[in-house]
Amino acid sequence: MTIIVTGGAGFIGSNFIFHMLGKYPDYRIVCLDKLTYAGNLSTLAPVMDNPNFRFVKLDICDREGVYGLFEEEHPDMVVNFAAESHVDRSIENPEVFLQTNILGTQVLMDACRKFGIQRYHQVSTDEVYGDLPLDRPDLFFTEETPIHTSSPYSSSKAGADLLVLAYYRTYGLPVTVSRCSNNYGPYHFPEKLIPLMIANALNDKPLPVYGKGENVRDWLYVEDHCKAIDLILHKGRVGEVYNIGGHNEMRNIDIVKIICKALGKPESLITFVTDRKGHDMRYAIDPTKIHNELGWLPETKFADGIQKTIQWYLNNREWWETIISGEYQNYYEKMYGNR
Ligand code: NAD
Ligand code: TDX
Repeated sequence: MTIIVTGGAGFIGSNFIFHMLGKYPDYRIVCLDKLTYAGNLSTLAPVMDNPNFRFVKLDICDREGVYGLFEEEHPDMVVNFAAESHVDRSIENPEVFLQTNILGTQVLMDACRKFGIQRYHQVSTDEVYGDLPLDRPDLFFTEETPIHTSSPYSSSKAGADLLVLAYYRTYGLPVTVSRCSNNYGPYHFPEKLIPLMIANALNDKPLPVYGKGENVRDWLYVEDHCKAIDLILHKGRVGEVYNIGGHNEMRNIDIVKIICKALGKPESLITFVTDRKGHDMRYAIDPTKIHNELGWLPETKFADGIQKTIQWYLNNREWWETIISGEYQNYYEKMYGNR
């Protein structure tokens, strides 16, 4: 079994590669990654010497390069994590989101059609469903919830989802799609809420909470997401969409307070800043389908997962300090300097 994992030098893709190499010692994993600002080769250091692993620096939009890799590797499956993934960046510059997230997905699927494939899996997001009101805690996203996006990021992910499902219907490409809620855990890039707050708190810097901090996200430990994708690849039905989430809704402000407490930092570091444009209020996944069909359930409770995550950032300071000391400083100044 050879699996091409795109975007494997990023947060979830790298965790997925560790999971798969650990669980299936006879699988070959080929990581294809462009190494954008979000990709880190050092993240993959623990598996670089594994004979079942290969890293290839490549853009998923590079049709010739992608076809060349398929010709060499003849993959049985492709799992597409590669994406521009940060909502705030999509608001600043949507174009690269459309290129990578939609056109890159098309190139991968064309390669699958040309060379043949057992499964193409698209890693999508709950953001394609838009948001839910805070005063309707009875509402959840199911796979039947209409697509109704808010940001250029979520729109590009939705565009890709529709294209993937169209390739199933039109060409019979054996696809699956998963739509997961917010992940957290090791190797999360420090532009995202949880690692940003941990890094800032450790440096005694202000903790910039958008708006009133009342927005709700449905948090899932990254390993649980990886296990769900593993199950979908092996047991999921082609042409189907599976929602992934663990009924773990939290307000942003409460997460930031938990981080302050765990690190022994004062809540006075919390600074309310100008809200994100078009900011989604609440995400909440109904995971009934993946539970009933595939037996998936999240294993890590938030109280444990957040402590493990904070400990990981304490133990791996070099990983994130290297990131935030580089180009990230310009990004931070641009996004937060005058906010
Ligand atoms: P990330 O930003 O940490 O990593 C993205 C990776 O993709 C990086 O390694 C980057 O170098 C690579 N990449 C970007 N453009 C590329 C291109 N053109 N060609 C090849 N590689 C490219 O993202 P993440 O948080 O790990 O998210 C992975 C996937 O999961 C994305 O598709 C995202 O939409 C989806 N998702 C993320 C979350 C979350 O909470 N982080 C939740 C649900 C779904
Ligand atoms: O500095 C911040 N302050 C703040 O209040 C940042 C970076 C975020 N926030 C808020 C915005 C959101 O309500 O925290 C919440 C989480 O923000 P992000 O970490 O940027 O995640 P989100 O926008 O929810 O999107 C994430 O989950 C779905 C991932 O980045 C997406 O790739 C995934 O599809």
